[in-house]
Amino acid sequence: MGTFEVKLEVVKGDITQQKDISAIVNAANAELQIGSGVAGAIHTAAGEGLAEECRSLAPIKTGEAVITDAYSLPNEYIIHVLGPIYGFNQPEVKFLGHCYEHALALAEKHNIESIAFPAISTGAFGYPFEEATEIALKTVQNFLSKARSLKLIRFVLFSDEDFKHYEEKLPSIT
Ligand code: AR6
Repeated sequence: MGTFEVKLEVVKGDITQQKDISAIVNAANAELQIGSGVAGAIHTAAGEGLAEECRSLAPIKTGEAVITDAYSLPNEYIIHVLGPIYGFNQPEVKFLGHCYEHALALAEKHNIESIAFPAISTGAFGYPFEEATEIALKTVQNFLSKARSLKLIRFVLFSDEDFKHYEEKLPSIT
């Protein structure tokens, strides 16, 4: 039923620049502290308050999601997920699927209307991009019929190549 009410988008860009989105997703570390990649960009843009709030929520487990304020970012919330380290947190497919599932469930719990995802685990955590894309899209597809508050799900890709891959694959689920 909800399927037709949720808009799916793919954009090339920076997860910290999604001004029209209520919740952005952080590809976090277990300690929820500043790191490289997405986590580094989010913590730098959000400011010190984020690290402080995160201290009370950490550590999180692989596949888990927690929500915080977005501080100096233009969004309302940050949903932090811990993706699997490829070749280490097995089965990776299950853990990566959980990241998307739990982030979406948390968004619904907080009545959030729009969410933006980076490509979780595909940077420092080494998940092969095409496999990770398949899991991300499949998991979101399975969620669509359960959507209530969410009206927009955006995938934010950092490189031309990653963006093109998502653009090519997205129609398979819509
Ligand atoms: N906006 C959107 N996408 C980005 C950005 C950005 N600003 N920066 C990188 N990407 P990663 P992971 C892409 O490494 O693999 C951190 O140190 C990037 O090209 O951020 O889940 C944490 O502290 C890649 O496709 O996340 C953890 O320890 C994707 O985002 C660990 O790395 C994810 O790359 C998490 O590793």
